[in-house]
Amino acid sequence: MATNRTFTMIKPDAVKNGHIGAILEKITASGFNIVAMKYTQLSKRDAEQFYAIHSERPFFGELVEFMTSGPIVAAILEKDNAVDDFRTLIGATNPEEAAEGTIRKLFATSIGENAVHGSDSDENAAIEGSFHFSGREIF
Ligand code: DAT
Ligand code: MG
Repeated sequence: MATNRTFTMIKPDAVKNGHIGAILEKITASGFNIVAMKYTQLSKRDAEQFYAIHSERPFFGELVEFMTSGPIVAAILEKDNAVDDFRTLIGATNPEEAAEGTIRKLFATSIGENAVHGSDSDENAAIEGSFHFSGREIF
């Protein structure tokens, strides 16, 4: 089951800039089904835990501050090959390097404020999905 699911967040920059609708439209038009979704805001502890793997990186403080700066949309998406196909749809971490037509190319502001998150493996998709959703919130 985990193999056809990925986890995403529409990050605070994209929410503030009014891109929730356009991003969800792109996601569903690309064949992903939304199986869980919520509008929420990360606490400092949530963000530190979610991004724990980056805790030694120089940008960690900035990342936590940004990710807690406003509301986000969190969602679990389903599609064949969900993790890889979604990484393709969002584009490179740095929007300047992201391919034309990708979500980050279209909507991201900078490498730090890059509009969307996408899980990087099936294992992390499952961990990240359960970080935000209980079983009865997933349809
Ligand atoms: P991705 O979100 O593409 O998986 P990542 O896992 O390497 O990228 O990093 C997580 C987030 O951290 C990324 O979306 C934005 C921020 N980040 C990464 N590299 C950065 C950098 N060099 N400067 C500032 N923020 C950075
Ligand atoms: Mg990553």
